[in-house]
Amino acid sequence: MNFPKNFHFGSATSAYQVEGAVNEDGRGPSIWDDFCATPSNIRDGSDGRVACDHYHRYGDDIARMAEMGFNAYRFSVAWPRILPEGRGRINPAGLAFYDRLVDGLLAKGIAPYLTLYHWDLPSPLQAQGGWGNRETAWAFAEYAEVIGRHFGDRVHAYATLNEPRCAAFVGHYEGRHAPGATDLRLTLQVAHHLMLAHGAAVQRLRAHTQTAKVGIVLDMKPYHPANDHPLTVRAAEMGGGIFNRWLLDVLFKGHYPPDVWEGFGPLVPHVEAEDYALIQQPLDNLGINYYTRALVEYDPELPFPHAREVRNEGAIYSTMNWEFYPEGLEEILGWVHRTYGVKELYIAENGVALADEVVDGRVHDPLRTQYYQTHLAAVSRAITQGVPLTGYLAWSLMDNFEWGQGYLQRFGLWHVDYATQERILKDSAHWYADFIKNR
Ligand code: IFM
Repeated sequence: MNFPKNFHFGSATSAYQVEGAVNEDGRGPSIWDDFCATPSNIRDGSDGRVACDHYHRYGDDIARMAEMGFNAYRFSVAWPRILPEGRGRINPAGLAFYDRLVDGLLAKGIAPYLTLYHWDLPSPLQAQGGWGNRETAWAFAEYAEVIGRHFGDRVHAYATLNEPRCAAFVGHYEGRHAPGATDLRLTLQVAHHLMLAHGAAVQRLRAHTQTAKVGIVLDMKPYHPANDHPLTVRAAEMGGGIFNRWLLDVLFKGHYPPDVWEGFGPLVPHVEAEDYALIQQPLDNLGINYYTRALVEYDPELPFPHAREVRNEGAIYSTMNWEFYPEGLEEILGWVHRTYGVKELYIAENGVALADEVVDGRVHDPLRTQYYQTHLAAVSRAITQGVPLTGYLAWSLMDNFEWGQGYLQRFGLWHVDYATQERILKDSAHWYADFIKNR
């Protein structure tokens, strides 16, 4: 495989999924604490109160990452640890935790990739309308200012938002994530406010950094028609238009894609004249989260884009019901590079949930190793074709709280026994460590 010398290899997590310690050191509540308080919102009725206890075990976790040969680690900062009310009062103990984490990583030669927002909006801001309220974008910029001023260039890369598409659509249209709304008009307004928040935060981060890279992380998947009927082809084009182009276009071209805008009809967001310029900030990099593709058929019963996902019989599926489709990663990388001309790309998440079992203290997960091998090969091919890739971060470092699925999905390189918090390196983790070391 072909990877440049200084390429970053590591893994990723997010605050609410791994930290636990939700009531410690002055952290305020977030929409995920609130969402989990209704047990039926989460498949196993669980929550992130303890999760992987990374808040206390981060030191050992960093040591284990270093043993695996990682030179990068992506984590997110919990906004309610820093600003418990969402705005205003800063909580020094919150900053101190991330100081310990960042300094611990740097001491081991592991580049910190810091994400500002991985879905844990402070509850007091939700009480004022959450992301449906334009003010939340300015609150986010203030938070970005606090983080940028404090961490500056100690961090290798900042991402403003993780998967704003998911925060908007899954949280406000599908209702499967916090805050659990089901309103498409609200969803599109939320997505627009997230974009404003991103643009304003980039400006604030720039004011305090010189070498640190500033960007955003988006989830993407190719949409493929399951047959060649023109209506199916169009459904796939529009499905991908919503999933991929809606935010990429506004971020990098300064407008929403006209075909999808037309498809949404009267539901399109309210946009102020100056918004597009604020959103279209020059970025140093773009993180891509890739898991699978969508294979779709036209279904007139469904609302726009009339796309129903169907199964690819014979393919391998994860326990999330996501198809193994490594070719899609190469496709997405090439397409983003050709269409948007981003300076640098990196894989901010890639991985697979499987039904792992511990047998005699080991986890044999050959399918996960196969997933990583084939996806790393796709990244390598993209590099050979000239895509400017700088890193690969596996999702996830360890099994963790998988949002609406609770602890039922295991995405980790490390198995976590939630009763004892024991971490076991799965066979795929040993493979990944050897792969990194043998390069
Ligand atoms: O666990 C999530 C993560 O928080 C965001 N990207 C997708 C992962 C798997 O669902």
